[in-house]
Amino acid sequence: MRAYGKFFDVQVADGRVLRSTVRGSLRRRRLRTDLVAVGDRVFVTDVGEGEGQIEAVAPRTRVLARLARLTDDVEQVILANPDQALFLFSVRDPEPHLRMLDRFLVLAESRSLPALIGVNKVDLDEVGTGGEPSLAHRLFAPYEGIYPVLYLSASDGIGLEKLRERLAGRITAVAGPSGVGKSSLLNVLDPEGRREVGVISDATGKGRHTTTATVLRRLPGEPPTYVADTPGIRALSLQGIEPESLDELFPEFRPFLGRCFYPDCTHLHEPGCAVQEALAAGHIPVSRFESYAALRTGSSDR
Ligand SMILES: Nc1nc2c(ncn2[C@@H]2O[C@H](COP(=O)(O)OP(=O)(O)OP(=O)(O)O)[C@@H](O)[C@H]2O)c(=O)[nH]1
Ligand SMILES: [Mg+2]
Ligand SMILES: [Zn+2]
Repeated sequence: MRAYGKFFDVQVADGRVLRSTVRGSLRRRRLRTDLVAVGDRVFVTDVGEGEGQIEAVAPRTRVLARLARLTDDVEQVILANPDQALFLFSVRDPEPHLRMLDRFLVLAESRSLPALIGVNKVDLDEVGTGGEPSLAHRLFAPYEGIYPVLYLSASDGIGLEKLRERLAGRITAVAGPSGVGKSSLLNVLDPEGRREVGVISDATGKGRHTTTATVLRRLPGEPPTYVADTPGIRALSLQGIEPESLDELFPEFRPFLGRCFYPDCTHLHEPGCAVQEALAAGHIPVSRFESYAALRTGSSDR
């Protein structure tokens, strides 16, 4: 449920939580991933006095992970065994960074992890007096045909029923930039479990990092529902994803793939490109294509 350096809180079947360490022989194995991470299913020995020893880690179904260092190919697991990810951004304070959202989505696709998009702080949004769409809708409408998009306000309680429906019975990793309200939202869903909520630093307009470690919590009620609050992410490396496979990681491109004149089409400039045609016909959002092009050409650092 939670990691503190070399200690892990392990919740066992009867609901008790054992503060556990990892068996020495396990620790000697060298892996390209974290040996034990929040979300892992483990075999644990109850050694008494609320303590445990992790004997083995079950194979992971999936992970939400990122590379620890740009030069290294050891992944840092954000959450093991998630059923889905909720990528949370805010209408403002901080402003949504859609390139970053697209990177999150590509990362999720590369791990076959279903993704939801949350747009928090809609209470701060300005709705046009002439009935023009609000900023949130203008920015996120292109995603609505591709992913579920939830418009939320942790402070005003907007969108919470729909969110609860989406979370019910699943294990969800909630990830996003610092200050968008991840912890605030989970506090509203589970007022019993306390989490730190930060204050926006005025100087940068970016949230201050307040959540420092992933914490998995069970929300009240049935079916069993787990959400992981994660620390704010500033930058996300997509290293390890092959440029040639990027097009498949944009779901709205998929109906058009394999239909280009050149079998190895990059969809950037070739004649007879089905993706370009779909873009021109409005079947692919321009901003999404721009994210693809930036990742594909490496102008957006992978
Ligand atoms: N107006 C408004 N403010 C919100 C809302 N949700 C959160 N906030 C504020 O946004 C700030 C940051 O909220 P947090 O919940 O700490 O954000 P976080 O995403 O957990 O940030 P990190 O832990 O740093 O990753 C706090 O000042 C909250 O009170 C909302 O729906 N509307
Ligand atoms: Mg937080
Ligand atoms: Zn093409």
